[in-house]
Amino acid sequence: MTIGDGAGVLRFPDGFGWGVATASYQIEGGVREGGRGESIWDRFAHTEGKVLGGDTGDVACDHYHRYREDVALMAELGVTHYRFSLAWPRLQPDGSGALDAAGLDFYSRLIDELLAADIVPWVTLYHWDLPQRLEDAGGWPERDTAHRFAEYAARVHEALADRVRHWTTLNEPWCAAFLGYAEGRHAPGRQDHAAAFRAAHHLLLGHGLAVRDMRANQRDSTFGITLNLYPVDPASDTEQDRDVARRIDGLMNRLFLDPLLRGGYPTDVLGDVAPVLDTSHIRADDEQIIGQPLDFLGVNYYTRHVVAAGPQPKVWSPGQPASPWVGSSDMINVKRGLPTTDMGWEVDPAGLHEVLTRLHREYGPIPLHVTENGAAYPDEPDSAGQVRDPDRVRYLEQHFRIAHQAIADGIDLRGYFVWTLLDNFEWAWGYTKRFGLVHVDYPTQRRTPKDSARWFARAARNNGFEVRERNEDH
Ligand code: IFM
Repeated sequence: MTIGDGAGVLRFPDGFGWGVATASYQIEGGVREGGRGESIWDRFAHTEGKVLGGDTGDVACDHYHRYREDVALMAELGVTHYRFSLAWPRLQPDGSGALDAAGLDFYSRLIDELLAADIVPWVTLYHWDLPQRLEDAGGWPERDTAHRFAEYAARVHEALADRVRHWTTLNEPWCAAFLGYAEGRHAPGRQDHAAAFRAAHHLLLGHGLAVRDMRANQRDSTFGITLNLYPVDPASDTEQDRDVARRIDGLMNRLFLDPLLRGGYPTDVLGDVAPVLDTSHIRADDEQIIGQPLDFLGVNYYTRHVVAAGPQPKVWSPGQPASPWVGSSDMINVKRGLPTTDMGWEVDPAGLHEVLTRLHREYGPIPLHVTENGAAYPDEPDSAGQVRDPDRVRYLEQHFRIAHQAIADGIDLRGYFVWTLLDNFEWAWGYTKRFGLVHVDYPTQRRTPKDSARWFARAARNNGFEVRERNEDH
């Protein structure tokens, strides 16, 4: 295995995955094609005031009709792995029963196209587009949704595992539970802390049941989950700041990592919530089901949180809209004056090293893949039609350098998916945030690779890249 290749060149191990990631509702469009049912994001985006500018995913990047062009684009960019999600309501319009033939046919054609282009398909079963019918029945706060998810997963796996080897159950269950059911910033837009905790548990339970059932029909598959993880640091060494950091780390990281990889929920987090939330929905065998052995862990990394105790005491209870995490009234999310992306997120590549190191030390050994990393910047074509995005090129260089360093440190990091292939629907932000390696002009659907796409293509083809400056960022 070669890591370095002379001065200034960082070479990755043979077989390292140079990937891009997308998600169904963010790119597909075609919401009424085939037998697709309504998802919670269709309902939410069509509710006035929920998404900036009234944007919806109705058309998005029209990938449903342009998938061949998009796969050809990936091939041009030297992409070796493509992480995409399946729209549950496209496959099970009502969230249960036989798979819809047209929906299955779409994903089948996409997979064939990828394989023909020598791109490894990396499937995510759930990236937030729950069938609305299941939300009408109570959504993720209800235990039955976990069983519905496992049934969906098993049916899809049965249908596609002959050509898809890598299966991710959930994308960022923290967001699905807390942004969707407590903060209400994401679909289904509820503001109920008790519901959010139940949702988090049933997402995890659905994951465990799905892995168990899919593995029973193994066929050479690998199974994992993708989490959004952050270093959470106290702003000072005071007891109050350290306690806030412990609590936020507990809610954002350990609430998911511990049951998945250590066999049970963190007792301090359960201790935090028990006085205000009923935890009787967690049944005796659930943690054992959630802790199914995993073949890989997907890490989505964007930034770090530095937190301090705020002026208000910690008070949060069912039905109260204030957030019990970053942004709650009893804590302050401290900004350090680092450069930020268009999302306002501080650029902190070293945080990626900390996350990977922590996983390796505290939760390993487990193969890791960065399943998302990337940055939004307000890119537009110049007068020559070129999209210059030096900030994103620099961002990618910095983060890929960290990945390289992590591998050199002995961390089992096997691949890296850039978020994202195309500018797309950025949830409550609509189309105002551009994360793509490829610019999309939405009225014409014209795709224009940005400079960052060319940077990525060179790096993927060379399985490494030359660093322009050394030692300045970490
Ligand atoms: O666009 C999202 C993606 O759907 C999930 N992870 C974070 C990305 C950027 O916000």
